[in-house]
Amino acid sequence: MDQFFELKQFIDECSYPVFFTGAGISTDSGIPDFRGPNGFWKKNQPIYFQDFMASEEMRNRYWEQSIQFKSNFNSYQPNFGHKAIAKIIKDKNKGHCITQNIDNLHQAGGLDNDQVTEIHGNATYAVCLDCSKKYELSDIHAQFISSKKSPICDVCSGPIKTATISFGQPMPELEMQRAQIEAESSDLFIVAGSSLVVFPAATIPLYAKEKGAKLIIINNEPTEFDRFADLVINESISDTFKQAI
Ligand code: CNA
Repeated sequence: MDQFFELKQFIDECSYPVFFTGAGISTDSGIPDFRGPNGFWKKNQPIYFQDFMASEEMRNRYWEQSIQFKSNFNSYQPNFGHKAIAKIIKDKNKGHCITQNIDNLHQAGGLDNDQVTEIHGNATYAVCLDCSKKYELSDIHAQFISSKKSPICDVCSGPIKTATISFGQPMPELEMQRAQIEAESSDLFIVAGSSLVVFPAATIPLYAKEKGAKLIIINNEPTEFDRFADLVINESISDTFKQAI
């Protein structure tokens, strides 16, 4: 049977689809891989959470990097893959999207905030690490450019950081719990655009599989988890959804 037709059948027959997405779903929107040949981390050293917390110099370096790259997340548009996931969840009136991405494109593509669980945070805004007050990234950047001082919270004087989970930062507990619950509730679990090498995120599809969900992996290249999948499609995500919905 044609693999796209098989995917369409899985989607048509399921009642609680859960998607698990990675950087690969956003490449068609023009967002580069962090680790690829031209990736951000080839040119910049990642700043570990402990270093951010420990020194003003590192916090300043963090905000310089943020101004160079992360602010651009606001200028990207969702692609067919994001829109297809939103359409499937809306049509079923059930389901969820767990994402490792930090680009906000699932929400921009039509999902409500409550239909998306961001396990690595969101780079389109900033938060106070102590009291969780939200800040517009553009305001924080403007403040840093004029003062050259890393921003602190106007309520509690805590350090402000983009709302992403940095290397070395603990995973967000509530989001990880929600991801597990959603995975265990699903009868169809579709991984789209993740190499499944970043842990503990990569274990989430197994919660679904263990509870009896069908597991589909859509990715340009093979992954270590392909052996657990009921269907593996090694094609572009947008092209796959164009043929399957
Ligand atoms: P990854 O390790 O870069 O894997 C992405 C996978 O997607 C690779 O195996 C690619 O072959 C595949 N791929 C790329 N484009 C397509 C496409 N159009 N169709 C099908 N497959 C494709 O990314 P993961 O998400 O697995 O790694 C987790 C990291 C990457 C998370 O911490 C993310 O926050 C982080 N990240 C996020 C973004 C973003 O928010 N858009 C961008 C870059 C990195």
